[in-house]
Amino acid sequence: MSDKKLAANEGIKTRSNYLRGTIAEGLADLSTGSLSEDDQQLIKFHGSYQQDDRDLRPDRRKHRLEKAYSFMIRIRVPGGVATPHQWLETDRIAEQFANGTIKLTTRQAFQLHGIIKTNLKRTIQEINQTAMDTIAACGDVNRNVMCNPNPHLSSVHAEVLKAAQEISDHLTPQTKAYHEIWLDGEKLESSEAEQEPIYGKTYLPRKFKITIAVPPSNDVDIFANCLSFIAIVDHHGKLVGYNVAVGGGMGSTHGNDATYPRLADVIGFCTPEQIVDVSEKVVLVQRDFGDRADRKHSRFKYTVDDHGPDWILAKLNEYLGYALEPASPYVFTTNGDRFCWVEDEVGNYHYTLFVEGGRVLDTEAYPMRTGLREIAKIHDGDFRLTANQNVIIANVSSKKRAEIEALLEKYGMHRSHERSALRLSSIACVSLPTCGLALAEAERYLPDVVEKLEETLENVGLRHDSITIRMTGCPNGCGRPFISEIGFVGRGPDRYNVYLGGGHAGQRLSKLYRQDVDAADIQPLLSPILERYAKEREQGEHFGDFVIRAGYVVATVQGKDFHQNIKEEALKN
Ligand code: SRM
Ligand code: SF4
Repeated sequence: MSDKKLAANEGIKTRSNYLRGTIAEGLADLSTGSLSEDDQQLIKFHGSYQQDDRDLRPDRRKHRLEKAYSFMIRIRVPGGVATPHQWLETDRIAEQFANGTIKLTTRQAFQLHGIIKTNLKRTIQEINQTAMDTIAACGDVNRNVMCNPNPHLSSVHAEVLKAAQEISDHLTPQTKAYHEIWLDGEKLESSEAEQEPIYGKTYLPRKFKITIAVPPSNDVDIFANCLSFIAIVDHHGKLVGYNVAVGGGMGSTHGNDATYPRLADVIGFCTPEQIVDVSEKVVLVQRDFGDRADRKHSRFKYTVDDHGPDWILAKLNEYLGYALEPASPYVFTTNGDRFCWVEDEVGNYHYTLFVEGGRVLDTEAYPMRTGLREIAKIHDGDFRLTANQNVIIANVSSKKRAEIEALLEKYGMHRSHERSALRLSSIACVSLPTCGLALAEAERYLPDVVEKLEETLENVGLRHDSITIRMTGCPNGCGRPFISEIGFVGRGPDRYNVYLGGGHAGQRLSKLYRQDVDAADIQPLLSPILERYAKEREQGEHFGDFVIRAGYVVATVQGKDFHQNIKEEALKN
């Protein structure tokens, strides 16, 4: 046991009586739109963040008003599957209580922004009435479990989705606090009756993320997750088990070399029957050995690096009481989505719609939110949220396809796949104005950057070539920019670090190419590289591979050498 002083959040969790804190009292206090500092930490476990509109800060300050506080709610959608009814209700709730938009997140969840404190309880209640919930969407627990949302690709996907949902259920916190506070559930007489068998009183040292992928698609970016499973399918199309990968993560802090993005290591193989058990035991290893003193060092990736993947495997085998088998071969070819219509083996259709920045909203020119609502009203299949912030209108019967096609056309969505392959391969995190950690724009700015680069792409004939491009407003990496072929990471207003060389299938970290680039200089910086790529690329060579071969950056082998370029740059200047 370490004798280092525990992080403040550990005390908050311990004192919280299984995540109750004084949230209920804080909600009743009408003198402020905010909650107490401790409750702001605890409310994350319930799926909400206190935020304020950062665009309004200067004006509020000038008029000596408290910040324009509101809450973001994250709705868990295990495996990204939502029914038409759930879509319609999310849409209604977004209009009635939030800012009239729905954010599709990089972890296949819904986010609603701008909910004021007095509406928070009712909003969470109404979300629960749709058979969705928000517990453990955030906080130091296992988060929304992701899996490939590809209903068209065989029955293996159905099995994988079931596994994702089982893991999610198994690792959901058991505290009754959620029901008490939000759903007017009966209050427990004594906290001794409370049980949190997996997590214990202090939950995990930090957030924990799990995903499952079915090769060759890595659209859930398994290497960025704490724990991942790679489905292994035999030549009869039967799921035989999963490779187990541990220790991925993106978050880092500018100027702090002890923090870095890291790719997960594949450490073994388990059978389909073992997947929930393996998930639980990996969580227990992190619960028992993760760093609870320094929250910047408490993600599972640092536990894996501190002890080494072999030690983690040995500890996991000990917790399991049996040993993982050796990993099986697998190949990933892409981490992108496949757009437009596809037909599956049983004659159902699936339409993947590009949603720029994951933001479902209406504009005069493009009433996408209304269009999706109208589709949800008649759709008898489901919706699948992708980890690339898009949505699949899935399991459309041949009977309904014409009707849905007509609606796609009516609302201008039928040509979403005709955008440049660069745009279709883009991800932007939320960033400003709601994210309290943002240093620069992302969701509101990436479309402009792409537009400028599209001019170059058109000129050099790269319009249809997929290059993954991702922007985040800070180095926490919510849009996974450190594994894209082009990545922008906010440093300050209108300034970005530019990363190049990530693997096209999310299998390799990128490397810092230029630090602190003015937004206006992005196109002049990247256009010559794209032009050269168009001329000099080899057959089938992806942009991320080309920039390494051409010497723009050196491939990053693992997270620890991630800051090397920054140091080299600093020495040069
Ligand atoms: Fe994230 C914190 C948004 C996926 C790494 N993330 C935040 C917060 C809650 C800001 C905060 O703590 O105050 C952001 C809320 C912004 C807002 O206004 O809504 C936020 N993260 C998001 C979303 C919505 C981005 C998006 O545009 O889609 C994604 C929600 C996912 C979900 O449904 O659960 C989101 N965040 C990610 C991912 C990608 C992933 O999981 O595949 C990562 C990188 C992977 C990883 O975890 O390493 C990620 N978010 C972080 C971090 C860095 C953690 C770390 O290891 O240091 C933070 C900051 C923190 O936790 O202290 C953070
Ligand atoms: Fe906010 Fe940074 Fe995450 Fe973007 S990457 S949503 S700016 S925490």
